[in-house]
Amino acid sequence: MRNPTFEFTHAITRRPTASIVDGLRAEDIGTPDLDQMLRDHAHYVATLKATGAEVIELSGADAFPDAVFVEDTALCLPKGAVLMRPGAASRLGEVAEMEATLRECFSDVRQITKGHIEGGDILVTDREILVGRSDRTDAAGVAELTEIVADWGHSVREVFTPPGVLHFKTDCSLLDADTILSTKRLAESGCFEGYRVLHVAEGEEAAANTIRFNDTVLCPAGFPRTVSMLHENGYKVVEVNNSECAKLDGGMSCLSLRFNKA
Ligand code: CIR
Repeated sequence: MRNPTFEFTHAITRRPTASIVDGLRAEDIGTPDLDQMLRDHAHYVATLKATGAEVIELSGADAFPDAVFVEDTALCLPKGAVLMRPGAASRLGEVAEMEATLRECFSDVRQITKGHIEGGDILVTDREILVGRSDRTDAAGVAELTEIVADWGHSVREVFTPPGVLHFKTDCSLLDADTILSTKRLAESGCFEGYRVLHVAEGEEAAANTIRFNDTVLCPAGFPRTVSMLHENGYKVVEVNNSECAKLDGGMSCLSLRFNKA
């Protein structure tokens, strides 16, 4: 039996295109280099495939500069998928671009229609779905999601993304059924009480956005102390260069939708 929160048969990714240079960013720390991003993206996809999963690789959607960050468009759960409604106006159209693919993969596809919510603010664990309110995810979006997933047997707990942090999962990720990797600033809010929490190394906050995908933890490259800590705790880690996505506040989780097909 697979654990549906970190053991996956499938992932969906989308290739970055030239419009990536217009992607949203909180702070301008340089223009992303498309060629480097394409190389990193290929390594990311190859790493997912190496775990035995099938990766549905979508072609680029040049009209949407942030479309490579597919995680924000949907939430995939064992019983169905929920199309999100991004809080960033320029990203709203990405959802329709994803819909047909999700309808091929899931017989039950529902939709957030009133509030705003982005997939990057959602952490699914064995016992609950944590949703971080943020500049992109509002109370109405959380309430709507709560109602939709209750039907599939999931409970939602509303938590808060730290100020100045883009998404809840910018600062945390699931490592296994009981364990969460988190920055200290997020864990200190108390939102992970009852879980085993491993902290990223001081000064390596950007390492918190990893993904556990089957037997592998995909970690952004350049955070050696956090990688050593993960090795000491028995995790298999693959480091993927993330320099270009990082210029757009994106990381490992943003680049895929992950799910199980029986
Ligand atoms: C944005 O600001 O929406 C994109 N530049 C980055 C999205 C990152 N997505 C994620 O953390 N799930």
